Formats: sequence, C-alpha cells, structure tokens
Amino acid sequence: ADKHTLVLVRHGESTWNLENKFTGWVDVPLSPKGHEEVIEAGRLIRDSGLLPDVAFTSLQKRAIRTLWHVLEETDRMWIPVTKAWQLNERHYGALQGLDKQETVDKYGKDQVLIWRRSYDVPPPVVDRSSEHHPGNDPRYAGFDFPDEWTESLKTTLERVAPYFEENIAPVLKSGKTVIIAAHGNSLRALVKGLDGIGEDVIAELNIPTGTPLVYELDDDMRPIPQEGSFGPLNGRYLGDQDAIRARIEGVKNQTK
Ligand code: DG2
Repeated sequence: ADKHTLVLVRHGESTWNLENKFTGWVDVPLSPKGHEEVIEAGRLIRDSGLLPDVAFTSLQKRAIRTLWHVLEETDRMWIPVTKAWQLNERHYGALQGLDKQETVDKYGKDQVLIWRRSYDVPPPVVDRSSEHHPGNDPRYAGFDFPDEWTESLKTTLERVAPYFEENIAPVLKSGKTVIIAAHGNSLRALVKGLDGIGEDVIAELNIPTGTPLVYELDDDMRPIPQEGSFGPLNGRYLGDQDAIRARIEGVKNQTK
C-alpha cells in the first residue's frame, strides 16, 4: 500500500499570542519572533526533504504568511495554494480580543479552561451587531453564518473534517505531499479526527507555534505509527524536541 505524507504547521507566534489575547477569527499578523519561528520551520521541512506539492491554509494572515515563509524556504512558491475558511482558527465568540489572564481573573481558571479546552462547550456567542461576527467581514461574503456565532472544538471539527475529506484527502491519495498551515484549534480538531483521540485526551493537547508535524497516512487516511511520534499523536514534530516541549508549555500556561 502507498504511504502519503501530510505536513501540518501551526502559524508562528502572532502579535496577539504575544499579547496573550483570545484571537479566533481576528486577523492579526505574526510577531517578529513568529516570522523567525516559521522561517526555521521552512528550513526544517526543506532539510527533511519533505517538499510540499500542494498547500492549504486558512483565510487568516498569520497562517497565510506562515505558509509563504515555508514555501519560500523550500523553494516551492510555485505550487497550488488553496485558502479556505474551514481551516480558520476556531471562532472564539465574545472572548475575541479579551486578555487571557484578565479573563481568568474575572471568570476563574476552571471556566476559562472549559472555554479553551473542553470539547463541546462553546465560548459565549457574538451576534450580528458585533464587529467579530463574520457577517460583518467582506472575506466571508457568500457564506451564511448564523446570527449568533461561536465555535467549540466539536463544531470546529464538524467543518474541518468534511473539508479535509472532500478537498485534501483526494490530493494525498493522488500521491502528492500536502502541507496545511493553520491554527492551534483547527489543527487540534484535525488531529483529533486523524488520530482518533478521545475528548478527555484532546483537552490536554496543545499544539506549539511554528513547528512542523509530519504524518504518514495509509490509503484510508489512517496515520501510520512512526518513530518519534508525540504523545497521542501519530505524527512527529521536526526540530529540537526539548524546545518543542517548552513551546507546548508556553501555550498551556497562557491561562495559568
Ligand atoms: C489562539 C489559540 O489561536 O488560543 O485563538 O487565541 O492558534 O490562531 O493563535 P491561534 C487564539 P488557545 O485556544 O490556545 O487559547
């Protein structure tokens, strides 16, 4: 049977990751450190010989810019790129723009952890009058979002998984190496599906910024276990494993 290579990468540190704000669909850029992280990610991908043939990303500039850096470092700027809202970060509802630590001080650590990491409890909604409602952003014209909008990891998975199945799996099956540049929670949703991770285990899983995560998939898009796989993931992270652990802790500790 054939083996199909899928490279996932969460964008590098964004300005709001740095400022410790809930971001969701707010379109913030990479921080200077974020640019550095993903240039390095591109070099790691190049040095592993995992040259992407086809790329997918979200409609958000932190992921798009991450992909651009990777394509530049791998000298693959010519490959087809598809941008889709279905790969966007999970919409953080009314938490978008709030300081993560101030939100802990106000609502308590347990409530904030539920909003960040529970499987099916969504953050509070935004309505049509909010600047954070996608109906007020021209890039989502033509898509019909409910008047009250927010997303849990579960509902994020319900748009990521069909998108993967319909648009990305066929490309992988045709023998091409695919890269997806996306976000902490859209990638948590994707790997939950790919690796068959349970709701309790996914709650503990944090994806580091700017770190390539490499999967080998069989013809049924099931991950093939490989050396160097990480916790419940069948993928392996490229790069210094201690530095990766430190990055994962950093994500977790945004709401200590
Ligand atoms: C972060 C994830 O998304 O935040 O929306 O604040 O990956 O686009 O930086 P990303 C956000 P947490 O769920 O880890 O708090």
